[in-house]
Amino acid sequence: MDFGELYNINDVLVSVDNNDDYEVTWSLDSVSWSNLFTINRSDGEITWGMDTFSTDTLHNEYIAAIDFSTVQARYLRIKVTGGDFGLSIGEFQAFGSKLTTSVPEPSSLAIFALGFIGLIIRSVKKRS
Ligand SMILES: [Ca+2]
Ligand SMILES: [Ca+2]
Repeated sequence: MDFGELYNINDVLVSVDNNDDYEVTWSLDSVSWSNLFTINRSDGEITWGMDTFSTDTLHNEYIAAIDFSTVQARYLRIKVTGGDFGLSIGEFQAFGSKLTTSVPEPSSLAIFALGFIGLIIRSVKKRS
């Protein structure tokens, strides 16, 4: 998944076939990847079919074994690392917030500075 820009990724909900192992990795540049969490086939609570996993402590599918600390990432990737290779991913949701990198434009900075100077002048006049 390419989110197009950087996000703080807080939580993930994923639904996968219960008898395979999956690794979810994250990246800033799609070149170097780091482990976010690994789902082992023993992690779920069902015996056959699709199992849903969440890293949100408030979710009823929460699994502490896959919980992770917030990462800043643009890309997430899920891949299979073991199992019977009869594979299925039913759902993948990522939760987070966009990193705000907005820088004030020079013109609005100038307006802000003028307004600030105006306030100083007014307060000086009041005193005198
Ligand atoms: Ca589950
Ligand atoms: Ca399978």
